[in-house]
Amino acid sequence: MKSSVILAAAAAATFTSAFPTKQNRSSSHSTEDCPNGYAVRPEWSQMSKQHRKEYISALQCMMQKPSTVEETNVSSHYADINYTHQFPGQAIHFVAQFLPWHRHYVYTYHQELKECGYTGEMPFWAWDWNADDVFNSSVFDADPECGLGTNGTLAEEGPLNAFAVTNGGLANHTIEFPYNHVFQRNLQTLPKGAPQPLDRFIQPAEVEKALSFDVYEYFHRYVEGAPPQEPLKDIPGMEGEMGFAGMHGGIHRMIGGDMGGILAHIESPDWCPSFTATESSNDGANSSPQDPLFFLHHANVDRVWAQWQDQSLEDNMYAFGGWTYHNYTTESGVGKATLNDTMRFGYLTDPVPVHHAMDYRKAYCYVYADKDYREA
Ligand SMILES: [Cu+2]
Repeated sequence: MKSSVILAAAAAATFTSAFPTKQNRSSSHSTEDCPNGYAVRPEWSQMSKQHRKEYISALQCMMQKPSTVEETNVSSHYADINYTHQFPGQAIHFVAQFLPWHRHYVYTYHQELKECGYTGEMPFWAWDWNADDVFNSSVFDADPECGLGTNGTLAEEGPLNAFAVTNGGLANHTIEFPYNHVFQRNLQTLPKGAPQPLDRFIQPAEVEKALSFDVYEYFHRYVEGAPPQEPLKDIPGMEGEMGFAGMHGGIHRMIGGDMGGILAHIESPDWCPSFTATESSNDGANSSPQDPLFFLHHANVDRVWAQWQDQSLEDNMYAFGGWTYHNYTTESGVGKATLNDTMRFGYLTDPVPVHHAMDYRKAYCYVYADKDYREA
């Protein structure tokens, strides 16, 4: 894998003493850092029609903006944003910084939407609120002006066009990363290779279970899930469980298509360094931000993490631990993740240390809506 050199370099990054100390870890519950107060991130169903419309227009705007990344063969800024997620590969998945990395990435994506005229807050998709009938969630909307599209349509045209999404604001959109193909979804609760129905992972009881862990590493692994071919590790009482997709991985695979890494078996183009193409790998899922549901899904993962953090501002807000990249463990402890580790976002935005992303209110000035919230 070509990216191993980059990953090794990332692993060798600073391992200085833990920061911040417990004394300065308290969460900001004043609006000192946020002169305009806290923004409320809504569930997609709670958004005003105007905001949903603007959201779709902003996606189309990002698709029309030219790429600023010379190293790739893509033309749009929308593809640049995906490249940011593709490039670090296993340095940001199945590792300690999975949660803070994706928090900062979703935040950055919201800034990009705003540059394209979106005036609302970053929405989330609460699959746990829709667990009884998840594929009827409001995010699956065929409306051409304000919908994110429904399931794809099966066509016998090979993997590049097999489950094209033919309605909603991005209908038949050609995604150019890492290869030109039509934007796809293949909704199912029991996809090929899954040992059990995946909708178990989005039940409110699963969220409750995740929130019951008192160690960051256990909470994180339970939420992210393990790769399909690997046993779950390091959660007391659950070691060795196979096929534990978790609420993060379970939703990716239930949505399928671009979200599920349908391109995993197609060979990588030369210019795309971390796109490893093997049938058994789920690395193809690294191109999943092509489906805008990615960001709504990850905002919900972030909401669950925020809930976990809020359970104990003292103990959980800056709780962090684990390893710096996938399956990298050593006796000496080299590769142990710390709050000082750097998170990299390629050409999209500046690197930030992990600790920057921990206290979401303080760093980003948002909170999540509860079930009764509605935008005006
Ligand atoms: Cu990811």
